[in-house]
Amino acid sequence: MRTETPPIVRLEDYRPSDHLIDRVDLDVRLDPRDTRVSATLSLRPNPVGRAGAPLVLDGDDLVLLALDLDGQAPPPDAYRADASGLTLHAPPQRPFTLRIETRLDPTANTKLMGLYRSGGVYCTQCEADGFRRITYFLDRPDVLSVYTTRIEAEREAAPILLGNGNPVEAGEIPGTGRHFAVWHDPLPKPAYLFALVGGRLDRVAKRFTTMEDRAVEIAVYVEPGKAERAAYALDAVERSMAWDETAFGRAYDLDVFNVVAVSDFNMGAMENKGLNIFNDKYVLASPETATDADYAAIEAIIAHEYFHNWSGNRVTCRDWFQLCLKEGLTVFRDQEFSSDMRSRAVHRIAEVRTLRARQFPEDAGPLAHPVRPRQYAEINNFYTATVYEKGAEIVRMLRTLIGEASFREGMDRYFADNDGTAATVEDFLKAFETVTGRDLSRFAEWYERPGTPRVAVSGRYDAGARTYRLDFRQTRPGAGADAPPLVIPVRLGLIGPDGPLAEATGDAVENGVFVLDGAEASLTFADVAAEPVPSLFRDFSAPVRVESDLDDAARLTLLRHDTDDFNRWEAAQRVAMRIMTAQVRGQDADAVAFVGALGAFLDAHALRNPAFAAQVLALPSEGDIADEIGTNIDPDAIFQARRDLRRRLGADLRARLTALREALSEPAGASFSPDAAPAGRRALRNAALDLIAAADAQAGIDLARAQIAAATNMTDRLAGLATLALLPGEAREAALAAFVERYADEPLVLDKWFGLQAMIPEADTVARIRRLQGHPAFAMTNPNRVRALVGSFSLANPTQFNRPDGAGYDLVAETVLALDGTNPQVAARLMTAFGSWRRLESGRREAAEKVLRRIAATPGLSRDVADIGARSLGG
Ligand code: B3K
Ligand code: ZN
Repeated sequence: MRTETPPIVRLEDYRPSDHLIDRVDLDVRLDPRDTRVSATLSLRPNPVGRAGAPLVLDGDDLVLLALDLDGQAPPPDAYRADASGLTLHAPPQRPFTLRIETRLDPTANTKLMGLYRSGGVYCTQCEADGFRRITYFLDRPDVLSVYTTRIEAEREAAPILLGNGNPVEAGEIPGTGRHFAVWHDPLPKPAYLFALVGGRLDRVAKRFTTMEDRAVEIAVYVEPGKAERAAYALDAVERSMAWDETAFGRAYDLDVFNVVAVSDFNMGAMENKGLNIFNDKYVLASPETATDADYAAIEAIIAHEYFHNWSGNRVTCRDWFQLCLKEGLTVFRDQEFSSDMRSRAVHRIAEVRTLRARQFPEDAGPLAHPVRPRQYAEINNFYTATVYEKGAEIVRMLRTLIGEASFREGMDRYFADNDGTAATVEDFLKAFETVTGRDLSRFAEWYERPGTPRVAVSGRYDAGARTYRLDFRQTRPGAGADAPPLVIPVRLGLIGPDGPLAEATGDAVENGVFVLDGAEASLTFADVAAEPVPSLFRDFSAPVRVESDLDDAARLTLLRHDTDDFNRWEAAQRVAMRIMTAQVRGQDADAVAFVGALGAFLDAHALRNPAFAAQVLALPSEGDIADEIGTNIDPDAIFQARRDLRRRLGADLRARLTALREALSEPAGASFSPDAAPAGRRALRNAALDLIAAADAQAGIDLARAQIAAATNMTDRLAGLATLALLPGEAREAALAAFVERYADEPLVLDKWFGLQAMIPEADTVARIRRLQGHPAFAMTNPNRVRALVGSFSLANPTQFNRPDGAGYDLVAETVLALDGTNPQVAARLMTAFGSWRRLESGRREAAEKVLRRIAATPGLSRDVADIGARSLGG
């Protein structure tokens, strides 16, 4: 535990390593409390490093047992070693070998970084800086080495031994009950991609032949007894491999691809070369235990980690400032995959919902940072929505600007030019400059500046001249007048009273895209017969906030007639937002036209496209409304406005919603499929249930109970329970009790049960959570449990987290502090829930600030939590 102020790492201070490590030979003897690691490193001076510099190897919590240099123990004054590093004062100026022996206690490793045990399975997590908890090393992404790993363990405890690369040898150690396996990874990689696994696991596997004719054995390893729940993940790996070949021309490069699911994991999953390690929440699925959303997340995360094999592993990052180079790009790639597997428009809506829910607030608060940060105290705090989601939007804008064909050509060029290297954002952009001949230096500004840009748009129709003119103005919060304007692709079209007008064309609009690259710009359309409605930022063509002067009637025209499904959804969201924010501000919140338009929309489209209709019916969240209002936020007023509009919709559309539920019900005996079409039908039925229940509690209770009783899958069962969770009373408590009894042995389902209760918007929820923290199934050592109970509360229960008396803040603060000693990464992540505190009304703002100051003043904080505390309060 540290108390000193953490040092700041700066991009401008980057310099190449003074030494390189070409080969790493590891011998790992696994033992629950006394694991021995012998690392043989083949080192040499880096030709572009400083000649004669000392060799400074990173370490974290290490115990050095033995050291030799070219086979000899160095004299004691030749080096210095402690838990956090090993320095050779005057290393040889030629290639040399270091053998380092360290001792680890995987059972005591509660940080879940480095080598640890999860439910008896040995596993590793090395990104960003966990490898230094295994052995002393140059633990930086621009040091690439070829690894050979020998793993040894007791056969009974760990019959499965997995490493990076290909298996080369395995055998028994006679008379010891121990066995070993040797793995070799021929492709040089940074230490953060190292992994090993040892344990008792079940396996499902299939063969895949790549377009280069390589036979690959794909396998998914899970807790014994759960093999059939791994089938969907296995299938997703196969589909990802095939898709990356067709969509990006990328083939897999080893003989095996292994995925291992473990139950204690700090995040979603990790792309270790040839050996992806996953939080089991993103692998295990059965109709009885997983919702449609779970299946979709498994598909997306399996794809994401697999796609890293090229965008991240084959081409890695020069330093951690370039994190978006692999994360933003890989999110873009997994988004495209999911869009191809499912409905493109519906997936785009989901992407934008996530961006607005997580990235916009982050970018508007004290934790805002550029997509490529320039400095950090703790890199693990920068795996953020900005790096990932806004990073993906930048890649998407690039494709919009240069067109699909050039984009694909540029990607090919990027992979070809940078394969086997540690690259930068500049290398990425250069590939596209090379293939298009365009100068992307102004576009690159997107990587550098925090804050969500605003684009104000107004339109004017001149009936005499038959022209329609659009005026654009961009501003960036916090950016000075001299800040260069961003290059913003605006995909757009014009809609007439009865449908789309001829698609916008002309000098300034190419393939439906207008490029706004000045602070202000205008665009005039000629020969427009009647006043049109502009459809702006189609498909959400840029991550900006659009301020347009369209009224409800114009927006409802878009809902009816736009050819861009994203903007039809957006139109309904904007009108709903206008109604709810008006109510919060005490203004006229007339909803008549909206309700009428939604009714007509449902009549025309609900049965043809239920997944899309479900999205249109789902109002902006309380968080979205808060983000829209921006200052002086009162979560209770927001909650009421949203509840009132849900009630209104449920009451006025009751007959239609009831008919839809009937029409969309599954025929008895139908077998479950997690595919997009049946999932879309379930989504619309359940969206209808939510609105009916909002308007008529008794009907809601009856429908939800009937749905739970008849449910043949977790999606419908959980939707029924979620409906009841919002309706206080006996029925709710009985249903919760029945649920926990039924799933007592299913940790991932219990997470849903914890999460639902944490999200109940009622005054006694804090007390309920405190009770649940004492539930035998709750464990502070399991990140999924903590996120389910306390994370759901802080992120998805705005009225209770932001209680005026501060009791919600206290609960989260206590959890952050209790967790900090054992798992600082998860503690710091939980603490980011305070990130929007400055935007609250004054009473809550003061309460939140007090709690933040209390956390920040606690002695002995981890660097992770201290960093979030300092940044949340600063700025
Ligand atoms: N690269 C990992 C995230 C590592 C987080 C380290 N704190 C998973 C992913 O984005 O694919
Ligand atoms: Zn990733």
